[in-house]
Amino acid sequence: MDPILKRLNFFYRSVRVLIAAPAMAKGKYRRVQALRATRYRAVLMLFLGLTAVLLALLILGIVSLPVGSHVSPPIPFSSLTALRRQTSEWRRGEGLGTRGKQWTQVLSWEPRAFLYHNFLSKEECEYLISLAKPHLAKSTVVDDKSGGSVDSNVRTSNGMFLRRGQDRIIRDIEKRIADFTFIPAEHGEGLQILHYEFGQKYEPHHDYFGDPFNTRNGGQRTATMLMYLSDVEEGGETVFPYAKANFSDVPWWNELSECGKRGLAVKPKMGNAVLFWSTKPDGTVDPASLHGSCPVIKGDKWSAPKWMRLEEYKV
Ligand SMILES: O=C(O)CCC(=O)C(=O)O
Repeated sequence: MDPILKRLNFFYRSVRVLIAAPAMAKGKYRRVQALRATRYRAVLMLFLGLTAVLLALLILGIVSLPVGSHVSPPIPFSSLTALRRQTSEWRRGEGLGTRGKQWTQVLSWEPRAFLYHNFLSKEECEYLISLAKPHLAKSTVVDDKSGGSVDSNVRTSNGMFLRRGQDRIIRDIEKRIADFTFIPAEHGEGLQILHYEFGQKYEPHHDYFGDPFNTRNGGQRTATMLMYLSDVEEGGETVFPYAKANFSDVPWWNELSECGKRGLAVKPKMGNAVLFWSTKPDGTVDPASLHGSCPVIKGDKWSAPKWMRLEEYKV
């Protein structure tokens, strides 16, 4: 071919490519845009679909949002360490075994006395008894003159004290007591475990002190959580002779011993607990809190009183 024609031909082809290139690029760009739009539409449709399903489940009540409907322990937001420590305590605070159905019964307002059903599990009751058994000794009473512990026929059971916070299970139980009484665990004395055999009893008495010595640490006793670690076939009731209540109104009236019928009586049942207050809401002692343990007539009785003070009790 003629060199001039050859050059013209090359020039012509180059111009054509230059003219066609933007159009080709435009077409490709449109295709990419269209593909992207399709993808966005698909993601949007998926999102709307999932939202609709979630809304439907919420409306039907099949799922619920985690808005706290139960009371959680207070979180000291002062430090992350404290928060972490508390979180791990909640996990630990489950106690031992499984507790039966729990409910509360108001026994009396004078004195303030409440019955917590299934406060402890069977396993917890058995555990407390097993800790106490090797260390039981004759129970004593407080001498009002000296403030010391003395032997007395008024109280004939055997017993022993556990250390506050002694182990994980004790700590869990003590935390539960604090939750149910609204009294910090640090106000509590160590748990006492008591064993009553045939004929053994504790004559009616007050848990608050009449001497100036025993209130130096922690102040006056304000409340008692009395836990029953066993059933008792006959007798062994905890009786409140000064309670302002119709004693015979209790559903278990016909099952009570003569002693039990002398007041507002609670029949021991494994796992149940009676919370009663030795002080009135104004902080003064409540004489109506007089109570005693009736003699055991058949079987034996295990109980565990936890005494709580008005102030911190140092152990
Ligand atoms: O065991 C009971 O029922 C009562 C115990 C009691 O009153 C006490 O230890 O102060």
